[in-house]
Amino acid sequence: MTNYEPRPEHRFSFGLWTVGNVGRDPFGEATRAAVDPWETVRRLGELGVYGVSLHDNDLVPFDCSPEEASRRVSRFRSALEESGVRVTMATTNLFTHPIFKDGAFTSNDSRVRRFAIQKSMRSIDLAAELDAPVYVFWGGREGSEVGAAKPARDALDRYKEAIDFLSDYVLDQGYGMRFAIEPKPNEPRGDIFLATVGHALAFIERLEHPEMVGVNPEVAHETIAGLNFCHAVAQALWAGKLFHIDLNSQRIGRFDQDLRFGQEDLKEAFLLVRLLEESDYQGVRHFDAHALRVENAAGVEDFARGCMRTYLILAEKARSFASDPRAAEALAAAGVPDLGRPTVGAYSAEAARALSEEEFDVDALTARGYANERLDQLVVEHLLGV
Ligand SMILES: [Mn+2]
Repeated sequence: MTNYEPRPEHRFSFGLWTVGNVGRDPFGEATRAAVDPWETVRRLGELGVYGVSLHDNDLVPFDCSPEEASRRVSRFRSALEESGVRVTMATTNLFTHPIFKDGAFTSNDSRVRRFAIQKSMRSIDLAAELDAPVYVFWGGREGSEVGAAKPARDALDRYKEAIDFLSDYVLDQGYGMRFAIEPKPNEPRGDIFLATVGHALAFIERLEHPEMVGVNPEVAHETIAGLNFCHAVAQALWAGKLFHIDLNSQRIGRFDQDLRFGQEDLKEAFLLVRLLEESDYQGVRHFDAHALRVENAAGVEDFARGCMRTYLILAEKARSFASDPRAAEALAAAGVPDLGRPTVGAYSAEAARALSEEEFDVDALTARGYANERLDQLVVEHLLGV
């Protein structure tokens, strides 16, 4: 690969809301014109994108009549067929409408909770109609600013109840989709339930159909929490739960920036691409990011191309790193291959006896270095092309 041109086989996808982002922020109005979903799909197809994702209301506005809704869906389907782009993920907007101001599945009003589940059922029907293989739950309003108003254990019961009900709904309808929970620690709520990938993985184990539910980690969301995103993704892979991924970029200690992939964190982006490319992850490389507010339509295209181009460059960097003998040597000096080997193996009385009799040269083991400086410098120089 030399030109880094995205092609469908690279399995890149974008949300309608990402390339369709109009540049609105809490302090300022839109800086770009809205683009129709079918027009977005056509442009994504031209860019070599494999898939598109959507919230129900990205395609069918909240107050849409049934006739208008079916007209919009069929127009969208035509654009998918003409462009070759497929729907790779769908989700419910349970955060924009003010009815969800106190939460959706965890609102303190059971009527709002029932409405949220009904809205999700309809959105899941739409996702099934569009053949979306993954359905994401991002609970942006599932949280609180006032701790006394929202007992977390009750809220988690209601959250589980909703996901369990919808899992059975999917099974009952014979839909083949899987669910993926997207964690975020805060924004828009002061504190959001299922704050990190770790919270979500633990929650999934308590569900009635844990096999149907995985995670959708997002670079920005774990970074807002000050956490190591590669560790989060690695643990999701380790648990067999990486069903989808949201790629973007983020500076720590800021509002949710959703920057172009690789914009702020090249080395972490490299390590992430390396992790994904060397794993058995089969899902799409999905960008949940948007162009900077200062950009116009041409800038949006630069943004989308940039996300994919950076990914492809880093994937090539990962391959060349893997085949570089100096890298192999530096990894060995750091003890990396050793970590891949078992420590004591399975327990047996014999193994325990052998271990209890083993002698260690504590001084020598304490004195050894792990050559991390050398390895990291090599990574930096590899990225810099030196
Ligand atoms: Mn996201």
